Amino acid sequence: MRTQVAIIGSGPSGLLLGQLLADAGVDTIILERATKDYVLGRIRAGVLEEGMADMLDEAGAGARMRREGLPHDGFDLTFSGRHHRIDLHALTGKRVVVYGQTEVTRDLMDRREATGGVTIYEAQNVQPHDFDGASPYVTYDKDGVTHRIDCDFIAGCDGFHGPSRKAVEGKGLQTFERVYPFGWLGIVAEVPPVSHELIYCNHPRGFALCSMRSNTRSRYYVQCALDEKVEEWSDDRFWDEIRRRLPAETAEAVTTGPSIEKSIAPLRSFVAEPMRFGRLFLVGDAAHIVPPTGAKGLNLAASDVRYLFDGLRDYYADKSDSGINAYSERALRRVWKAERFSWWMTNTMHRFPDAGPFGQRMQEAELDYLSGSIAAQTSLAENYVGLPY
Ligand code: FAS
Ligand code: PHB
Repeated sequence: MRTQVAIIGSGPSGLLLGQLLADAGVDTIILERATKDYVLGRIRAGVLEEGMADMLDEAGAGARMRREGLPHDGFDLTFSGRHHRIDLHALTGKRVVVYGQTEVTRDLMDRREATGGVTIYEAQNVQPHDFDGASPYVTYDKDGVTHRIDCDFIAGCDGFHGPSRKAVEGKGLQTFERVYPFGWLGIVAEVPPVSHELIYCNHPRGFALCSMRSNTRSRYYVQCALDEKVEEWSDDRFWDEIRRRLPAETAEAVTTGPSIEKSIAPLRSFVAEPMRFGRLFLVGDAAHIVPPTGAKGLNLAASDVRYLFDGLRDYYADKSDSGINAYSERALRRVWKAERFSWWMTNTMHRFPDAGPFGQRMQEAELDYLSGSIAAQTSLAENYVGLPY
């Protein structure tokens, strides 16, 4: 088989890149390790920056998001028993759209199928080859046969644990990492959200987040220790804990119900540099991870795709390689600023075991300053809605 761009991974990065390229007349094949249902079964991000929402429109996959997504003009911070609303729209003129990553993935998969895009699911042992030269190729196993796909470029959209970054270890790859001493225990429940906007809570018992997927489906998180087991958290225990971390009037207003999904995710900050190795490009979680506190993970995948798509489109349309040559540097500049914001928001909102009384007071002073400073709120808001591409 042959294609112009072989894409490893059918998550948001791979699907969005594949659709933009297909619409620009560039042939792609997506190789996905899992089944379509498994990919759609993963519950992940929930907040889209305007840049991501606009790219879904550009890819012809934004109609349902515009219809069912919830535009949000702001969110609440709670700390020291206080509420403070960050008015994103008043401070930046922008807003975010609350729309689950599962739905983003579904819309992109539907669009790919409707436009005849090829995705090979359950492709095992996917490996990129010869990307240092002009004739890269990818191999994979399926139904007991090893297949080869020759291509011009390989897009490694295979997430944090995929083969693309592994394939460039020892080839000048440099990594930067911070692993946080806690995780997030999250649930999804078919109950109305406690508020029409998100609530980020700093509490002595730990961080909590009240989010949603729709006006009838809620998404909640509590900070938990890394050695916690999800099976030790009954629904009742979860609801009791999150209500203990909310201001009293908010806790009273929480509608509880049976969880339909419950899981614990570790938190890390991670960046791999550079994001290009010859004709192999690292995209999205394959290149970087942020703690979800700043809602940047999915949105960083979108800006990577923007830069790589623009470069590949120019390569095929104008035989210009300036865009692909600039990809890594351009992507990393935005990645590092989002890493900083996500790290700052995580440090400001979570309980750190080794913070001590001084560290606690620093958090309280940070939040007290933030609540009284338009300049500080504007800085938070412009990062949260997404810095320019
Ligand atoms: P993905 O990981 O989504 O997709 C990679 C794809 O590659 C997957 O389909 C995988 O099956 C496939 N793949 C992997 N190995 C392969 C192989 N060997 N061969 C072929 N295919 C392979 N972000 C937020 O903004 N907010 C959140 O609340 C949030 N919560 C998260 C919770 C969890 C548990 C995780 C893991 C991530 C969370 N994220 C969150 C970040 C997440 O949304 C990512 O940023 C987003 O999925 C990035 O998309 P991709 O780069 O496409 O990577
Ligand atoms: C979510 O709804 O899953 C969500 C929202 C905002 C975040 C993290 C997760 O910062």
